[in-house]
Amino acid sequence: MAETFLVIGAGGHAKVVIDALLASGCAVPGCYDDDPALLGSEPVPGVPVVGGSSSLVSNWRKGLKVVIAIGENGLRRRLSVLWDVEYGVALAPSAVLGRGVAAGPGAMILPSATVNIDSIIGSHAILNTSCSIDHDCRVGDYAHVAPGCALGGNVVVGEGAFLGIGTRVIPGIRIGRWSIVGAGAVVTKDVPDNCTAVGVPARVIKRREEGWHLKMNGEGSP
Ligand code: JB2
Repeated sequence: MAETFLVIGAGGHAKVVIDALLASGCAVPGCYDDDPALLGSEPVPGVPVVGGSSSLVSNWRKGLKVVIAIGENGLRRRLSVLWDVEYGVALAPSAVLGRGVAAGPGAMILPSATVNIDSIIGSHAILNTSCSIDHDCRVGDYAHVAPGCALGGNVVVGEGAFLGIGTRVIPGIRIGRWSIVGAGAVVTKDVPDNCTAVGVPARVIKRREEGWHLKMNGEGSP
């Protein structure tokens, strides 16, 4: 049975997620954005912004699914723990999932993403357009694999990590928690937690303190 989704966010990422949900036959009666200037606008025709986060909570009832369609990983994490609602998986109909693939609540698997056998996708993770995830990978909660990325088998993407557009990762590599890999990088060695790595082959150019993503979202120390 087709599900009904309440979508948080009304920006570019929300448009893509709403489009995928509608294409897969789900109903999207409205989306929720904290920018009051967006109230009543329709990021996707027929799907209005009906309120902010507070109205989401009052409009949610058991049986409805929620997805946080905001690209920034730390913000998605912060919002995901605020509300006692049921998160659903937004799955584009053109995505290809192998046997044994599982995705946690709030995950977004977007057009033409391919996930091969026995890979596990975390809660609120984004597998963006046309990325490919080979067998036995682990993509952590709140991670974002941007459009056109390619991950070999047995790759681990840590919680909250961001792989920029077109990143390629050879098999068996671990990308650390809350690390960032610049667009087009080729990752041939493990990337530690809380780092930025760029280039071909990818090299670490920046190290951040543990919990940097919490401070960025006004949450103080970890
Ligand atoms: O706390 C919040 C909140 N903070 C920002 N609660 C709610 N309900 N909404 C919030 N927002 C809203 O998220 C902003 O008001 C804004 O409308 C939206 C973010 O939209 P934006 O277009 O700036 O970013 P995005 O996350 O939708 O898309 C980015 O990430 C994608 C993965 C862009 O970079 C896209 O190009 C990219 N594809």
